[in-house]
Amino acid sequence: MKNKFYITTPIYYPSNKLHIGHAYTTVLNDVYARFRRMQGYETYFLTGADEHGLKIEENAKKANMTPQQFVDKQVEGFKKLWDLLQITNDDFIRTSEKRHHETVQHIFDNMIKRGDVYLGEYEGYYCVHEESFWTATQVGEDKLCPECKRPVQKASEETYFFKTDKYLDRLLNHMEKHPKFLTPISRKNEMINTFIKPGLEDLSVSRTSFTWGIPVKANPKHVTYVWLDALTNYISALGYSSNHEELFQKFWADENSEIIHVVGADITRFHAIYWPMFLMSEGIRLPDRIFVHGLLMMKDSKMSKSRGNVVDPVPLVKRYGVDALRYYLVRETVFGSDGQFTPEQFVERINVDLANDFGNLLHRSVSMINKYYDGIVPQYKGDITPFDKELRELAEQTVKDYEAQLGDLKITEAFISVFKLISATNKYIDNTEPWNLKKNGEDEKLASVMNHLANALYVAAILLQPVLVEAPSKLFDQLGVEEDLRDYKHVYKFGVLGGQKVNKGQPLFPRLNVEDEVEYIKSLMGDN
Ligand code: ME8
Repeated sequence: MKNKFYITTPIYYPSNKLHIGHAYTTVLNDVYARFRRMQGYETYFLTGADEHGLKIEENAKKANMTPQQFVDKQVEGFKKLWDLLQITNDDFIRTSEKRHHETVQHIFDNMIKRGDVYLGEYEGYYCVHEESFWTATQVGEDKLCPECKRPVQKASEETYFFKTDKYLDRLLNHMEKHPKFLTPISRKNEMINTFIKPGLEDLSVSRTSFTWGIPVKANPKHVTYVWLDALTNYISALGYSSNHEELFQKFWADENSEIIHVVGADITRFHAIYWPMFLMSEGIRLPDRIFVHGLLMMKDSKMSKSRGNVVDPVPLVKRYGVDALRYYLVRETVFGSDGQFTPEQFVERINVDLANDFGNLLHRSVSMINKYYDGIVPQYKGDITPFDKELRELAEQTVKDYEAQLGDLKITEAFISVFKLISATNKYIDNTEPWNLKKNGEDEKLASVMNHLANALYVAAILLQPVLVEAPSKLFDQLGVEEDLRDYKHVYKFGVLGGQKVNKGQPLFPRLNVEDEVEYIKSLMGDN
């Protein structure tokens, strides 16, 4: 079992503002990082910005700025968004930083020395938007980028090529031997069938037609191809090849560290094929997992700024709170599958799961404990009513399922498990009918029901902490949970609550008016 965790998001292009799709990846990574830290593991969580390339150079020119000024401004916006979403990244790597340049130059030099790259002539087509080269067959007669369908530019220039055939067999072997290396499994099949089987060409890894990039030391008229540059962030941020390799040794070189790259389906090829080859060339071990998540769509097409169909996460957080958006992102779309953002489903998720099932359960429980026991949670005395055992066992099982699921990046499934416990706790009230127990003077049973309710809610709230960053502590305040009992280690033993003084508080999630809110969210959609 690994005992350290290194998890990364893609580093996003600062060419535009970030949208809900970027927030999706980053929030899900944050949930995983918070989960591992909560369990007590050393965890390093990285995100950042991919700042070089022709597209940035062009956008900066349009904005009348130098590329550095342009990316500095954009990155400010990134960081504000991550603060708003309470993202707990340990570092933020920018590819324009010196520390990153040095690592990239070191790697490129080594590739030249080892004979893994060679100087040649590139003839083909370049898509500025995707920062990708394509062959004549790939762009077809219309000369459109096969990925984004924009016109491509004919490119013919001197370039360094990376020898892919040198490492291909090793890569295929590695994929075969490590079934978790690239998941979901459908992504692995897609890589093999679409890119590897038809014949993988050598990859052009330098450019001479623009300057906003990292110069190749041995031949400075070349700048490093943005993808070789960008992928290297995962180790430059850990100090690889610098005088301070401590983080690299701890979170990468050490086999006890689990290295996880989370990426969207649009960039699988670079992470699953070329990045492992670059690492092999450098003699560094491969990541343990490349987890490919699906894309959030709108109006049946990929969300993108240029199509004018993006959702800005900022107003959603401002109006509904950070927990509502984080929960929606985690829960609505199964991590790994494609999803669709609709205002109706957004509002419904908050109303049904958060306001009704979760928030209202707390409200009912606190009211009953107030009414029947003067606000003091009765002591745990084992299972008394016929329904107690079932609820306790479910709570215990939920902890096990949750850990197994979250640990395996089945993030959505893990929170579905927690909400099953919440639904069962609501049902437990219906089954035990506390008001009748009171009426009939069955005090022992009533006390047990109040205790089981408080304890089931407590377990749910502990488990929800990686996704809900505000509500659990409000819940603990209302249930009177002491500070030391808020620690994750107490979740394994059912029945830790008893004797606390509950405090009536505000609803955790006020119910939303569906019509008004759908209209509001619709007004945010489109080109903003
Ligand atoms: O590709 N749904 O940066 P990028 C879900 N710089 N996720 C989405 C999404 C959507 N509609 N749109 C974007 C790059 N994403 C490179 C990465 S890494 C070494 C270099 C997320 O700004 C998703 O994770 O275009 C996707 O892979 C990433 O943002 C692409 O961000």
